[in-house]
Amino acid sequence: MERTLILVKPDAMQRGLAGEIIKRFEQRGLKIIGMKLLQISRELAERHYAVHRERPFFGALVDYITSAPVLAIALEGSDAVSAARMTIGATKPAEAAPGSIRGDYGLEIGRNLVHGSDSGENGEIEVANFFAASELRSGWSRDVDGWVFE
Ligand code: IDP
Ligand code: MG
Repeated sequence: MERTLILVKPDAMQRGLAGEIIKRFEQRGLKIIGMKLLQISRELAERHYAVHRERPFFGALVDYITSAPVLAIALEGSDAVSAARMTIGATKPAEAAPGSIRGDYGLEIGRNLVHGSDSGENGEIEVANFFAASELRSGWSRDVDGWVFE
């Protein structure tokens, strides 16, 4: 089992695409174990994107991700990281495959709609950056008597 952090970025929220994006992950079989609407602080944005700190686009990236509310979603599943990244599509929307979120809804790299973690290790770290353990519901598909709804 892996975890991945999904962010429905400000451009996707402003375009009313949250439901469409959630639907695609759900249909893939990835389980929602946490979800919240929040406006990301600069501190959290700089931590989340720390690996890009030296890149020329870093300032614009932090401005963009903090500009308006985002929907943060924690997903769990086998191979959740690579499955989610395939559903999201390539970083440059112009090169993203049709059928992926970026390939169907995006054109510019600076407005590419969705974030998804890039490794299982980073998925755990990023989910923990955005959610307290008490906000996550792992193994939710088992009910009180142990029945599984898959
Ligand atoms: P990813 O989101 O597909 O994992 P990363 O390379 O991790 O892509 O880059 C993080 C985010 O930084 C991208 O999703 C995009 O919003 C932004 N970004 C990456 N490269 C550029 C660029 O060359 N110009 C502007 N923004 C960029
Ligand atoms: Mg990345």
